[in-house]
Amino acid sequence: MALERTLSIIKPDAVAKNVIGEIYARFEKAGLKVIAAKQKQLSRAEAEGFYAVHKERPFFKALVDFMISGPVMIQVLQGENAVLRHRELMGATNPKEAAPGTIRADFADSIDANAVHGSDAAETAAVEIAYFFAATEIHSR
Ligand code: IDP
Repeated sequence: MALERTLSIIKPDAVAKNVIGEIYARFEKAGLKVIAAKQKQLSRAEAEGFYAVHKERPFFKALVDFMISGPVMIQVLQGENAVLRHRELMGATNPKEAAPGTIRADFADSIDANAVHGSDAAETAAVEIAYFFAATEIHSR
């Protein structure tokens, strides 16, 4: 088992629903530690840069508009197999396909407003963590 880090974002819809604490509780119960966190209103440029991999996709503008529609809660999670474990907690991208008991099944309304983001691989996680956090803001424990 590998001790990993992953980037988690609680998106504007879930922040607006006031479920940050409920989502954090799921991380903790699954053995994931919050080792860095900040609440932030993303600028358009920050959201576009974060999702640059999707810039040719038809949903790109809607995704960016949604991500800047209110503050997001951004955190680094650490734990055994953190990337996969976090993806399992999140559930499928489309909440209609998300397994019962996952974050997206419980808190997401649509594929556009789907409550959470999680890195999809350890390599992407390293890039995404560095996008939002300086090394001095991360408290490994
Ligand atoms: P993920 O968030 O489950 O990793 P990605 O494929 O990386 O899914 O897509 C990033 C985000 O873009 C999704 O979370 C979702 O908000 C949005 N998205 C992905 N596919 C669609 C789509 O077909 N229509 C609208 N939004 C989409």
